[in-house]
Amino acid sequence: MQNILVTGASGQLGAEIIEGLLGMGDVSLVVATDIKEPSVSLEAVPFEFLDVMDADRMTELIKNYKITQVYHLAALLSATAEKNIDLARKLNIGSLHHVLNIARDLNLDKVFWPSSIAVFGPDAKKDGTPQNSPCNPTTVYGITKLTGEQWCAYYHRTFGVDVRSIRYPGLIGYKTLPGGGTTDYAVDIYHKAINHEPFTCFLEADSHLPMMYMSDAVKATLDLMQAPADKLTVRTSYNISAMSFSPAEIADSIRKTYPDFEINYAPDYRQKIADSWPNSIDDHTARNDWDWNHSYDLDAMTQDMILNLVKGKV
Ligand code: AKB
Repeated sequence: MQNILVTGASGQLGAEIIEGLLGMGDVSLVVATDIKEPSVSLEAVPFEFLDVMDADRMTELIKNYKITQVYHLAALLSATAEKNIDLARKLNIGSLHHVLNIARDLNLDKVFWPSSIAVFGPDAKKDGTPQNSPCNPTTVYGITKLTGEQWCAYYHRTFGVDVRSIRYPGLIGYKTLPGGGTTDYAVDIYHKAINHEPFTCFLEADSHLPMMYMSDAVKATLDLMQAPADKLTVRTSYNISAMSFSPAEIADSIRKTYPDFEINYAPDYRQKIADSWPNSIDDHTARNDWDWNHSYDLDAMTQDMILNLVKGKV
């Protein structure tokens, strides 16, 4: 049975991963940690304040709760990282070092650490970016994620730490709002649509990015963590993919339910970040190694987002 500690539990992915973990047969305890209180209720899960840059406190919690696995989700996302270089480096890389050192020293079973499609830069293949495309990111966030991937591979190779990772695309869910990412518009747009308000997008109409519905992202994460270690050929981070769309295309999908929905465009500094990333991702290595498969395309996601957001309003 596993005792799992989740960092960044109050973020966009945290509550969703915790819910997924609680549904697993071999999980006896999940401990949620963050520097801020969770925005959604994390029923029956202990919550502890943890600044992930504090290695001593992290060690203490891991020892006290007899933790066997860590899902280290705390991070600054791309837009915020660009404005806070030092904090991004300390938080995104420094805290990963603490987790990897603790995993090695306390012999933890497994660690999960999220990477991102942001590891790719302008010289990667734009469409269907392969697993091993050149990774020369031009963003602060991308640099931290690429560095982190290399540290994960090093700790696995050198110390046998079983750390696993996914390069998430933009994640879209209805339970929590994202914060500080370049793909956040694709969540915000649904909130405007259900309130019958126009949406002003900070990216251009035809800016395509890889995206994924939250339930697919949770499934991918739990499936990767359950996969037999000897099936995993990638110890940096796996490409995974579900859909790719532009702001104009998501607006069209929303208009199938709200025909009068209006979108305007006011691109800002985040356009440059988006321009440096792939349009779409090739993920056949993940599909071959651990049978990864997605369920939601753009229209299926739009229907589910609208249904749940409207339900939450009444
Ligand atoms: C961001 O926009 O920063 C993130 C990501 C793609 O990793 N959603």
